[in-house]
Amino acid sequence: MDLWTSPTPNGWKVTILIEELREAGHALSDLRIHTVNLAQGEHKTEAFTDRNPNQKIPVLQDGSRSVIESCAILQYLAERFPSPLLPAGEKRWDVLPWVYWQAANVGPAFGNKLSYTRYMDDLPDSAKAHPLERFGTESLRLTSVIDYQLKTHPFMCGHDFTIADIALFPWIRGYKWSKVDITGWPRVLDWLGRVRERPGVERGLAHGVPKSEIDRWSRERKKAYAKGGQIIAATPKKKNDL
Ligand SMILES: N[C@@H](CCC(=O)N[C@@H](CS)C(=O)NCC(=O)O)C(=O)O
Repeated sequence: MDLWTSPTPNGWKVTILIEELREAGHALSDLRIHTVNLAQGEHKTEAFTDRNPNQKIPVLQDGSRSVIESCAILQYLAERFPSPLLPAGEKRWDVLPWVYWQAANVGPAFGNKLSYTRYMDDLPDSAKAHPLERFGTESLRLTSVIDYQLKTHPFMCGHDFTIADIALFPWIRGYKWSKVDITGWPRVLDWLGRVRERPGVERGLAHGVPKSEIDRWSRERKKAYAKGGQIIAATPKKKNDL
């Protein structure tokens, strides 16, 4: 198997799952991980576009099967390598709707809030005010939904840590970078801590990141992230070169 990915929230979902599957006893010894440099446009090459016409990481190739979309990759790997991360049979419906919910709601809202907060430097403040308000408000509403789930159990879908927690964690943990103030939801902060302390999560987050900077970025890396984000964030000035 081959995985093309980058150290970004959607990329970390998959590297976290890989390390959690290893914790669950699956060696995944034939897996090769390739880091894609987004700032240099490696996801726009012909070879990458053949793998994913959507020109975004992550992409998984398993034999002749190519799987795009981080949450589809989570489901694919979790089904192929069974573990409590995705229960079997009827019980999987406790988890899968929340994985779809992350992909359809949390990723877009937090991702857009992040883009307008940090990356869209060539837009005037007046053009950013509405999207900042809209995606900021929606991100907070979504955080309150996570809080509701956590009222009755320690993880998103129950007492077990699952791929729904994996899908959500990389986006929610970046709340300071995206300036979504989730500190009014202590249960969500506790959940972040519970997820972060898992060894598989630690190793998954370390993919493409110096170990000393998993949670605390150096000024240089912050700058490099901001620059990379400006390059990939779609603004009206950037052409669509598909
Ligand atoms: N819905 C997609 C989103 C993937 C995505 O947005 N990937 C980002 C990195 S987190 C990317 O490749 N961006 C490059 C670009 O937009 O040019 C998924 O979940 O896989």
